[in-house]
Amino acid sequence: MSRSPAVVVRSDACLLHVPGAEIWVGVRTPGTELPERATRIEEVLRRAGHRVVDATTHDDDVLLRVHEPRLVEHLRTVHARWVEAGFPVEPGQDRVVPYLMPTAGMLDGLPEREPVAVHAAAGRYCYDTMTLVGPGTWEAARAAVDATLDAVDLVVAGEPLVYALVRPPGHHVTRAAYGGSCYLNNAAVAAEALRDAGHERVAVVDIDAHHGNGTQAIFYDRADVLYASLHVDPGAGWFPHYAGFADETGRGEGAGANLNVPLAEGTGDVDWLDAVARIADAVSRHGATALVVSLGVDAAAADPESPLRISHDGYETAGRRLASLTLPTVAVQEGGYHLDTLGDLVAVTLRGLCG
Ligand code: SP5
Ligand code: ZN
Repeated sequence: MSRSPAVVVRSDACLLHVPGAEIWVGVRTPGTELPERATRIEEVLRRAGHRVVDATTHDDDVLLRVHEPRLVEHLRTVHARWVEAGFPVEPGQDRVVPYLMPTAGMLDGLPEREPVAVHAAAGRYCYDTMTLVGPGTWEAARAAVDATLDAVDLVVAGEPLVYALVRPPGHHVTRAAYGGSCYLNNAAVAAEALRDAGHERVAVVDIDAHHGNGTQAIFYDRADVLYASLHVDPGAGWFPHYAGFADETGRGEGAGANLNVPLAEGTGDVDWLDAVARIADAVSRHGATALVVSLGVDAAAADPESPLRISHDGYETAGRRLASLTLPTVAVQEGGYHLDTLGDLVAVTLRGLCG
């Protein structure tokens, strides 16, 4: 059974976020999560003959159940507040970047107040220094949510496979904190919207090279949404460092509904595809009736942001293994930073997902 071609949902507004830079160990380095990522992917998918549609707009209902309203409000307003406070002029920083994070160790049990100063508020919601907010960041992140919700609507209406070609990505965003080049959790929005549409059990399979700590956290206490991820081992020193370990299996009612498969640096197709098969089996056991794929292609050998070494064939085989679950599927773009290959990597993964 082939489900080709896939429907692709995209939005011009997703191009409005321009990271400008990442502050890495205090040093300003060029941003990697660039608008060109989306244009490159779209070019390849159009040539491959997929049906490409523009995103429409949706209200905040699902978004405000996935994230705390204070995070959404912060992201919507923080850049204007930053400009208003004069930071682009003095000291000359036009993007929102935190300088202080109110960690559990700092607060030591004190209440987490909402600070008056915008530069202090920045660290309450952003947990790293690499995820800057510029003038178009909110619009782009919100458009990615819209495109994702369109993908869900199309799947609910009977399309077997819909791909949300979105950026910025989302899987590192928790209920109330963003980071890792992500601002709003698109995959979590997709899973929640599929639940609303009547799918009582949903699985999120995350094949991005990095662990999706945000998606894991959002569903960690829930039995209805399985989160399963294969990723470079955080215990070997890789982002997100504090989550993604094999012993994180869910909590309370969510016990058993979280599966992490951390992989050694240098892992290639054979071991990576073994992990994909393990995860696909877990999705079957979970009894999911719909699937969300967090489709990052940064595990590819050529990608500069991860040490995994997956080939194009590996990605296609992974797609085919997930297609064999024969579940209605929403694929959501996550990472992937090697501009010359990421379009083809997404295309072959979708070809595999078509079955
Ligand atoms: C969605 C996604 O793939 N996010 C990945 C975030 C991981 N970023 C970790 C960056 C670690 C430092 N990289 C140095 C490059 C400096 N530009
Ligand atoms: Zn990644």
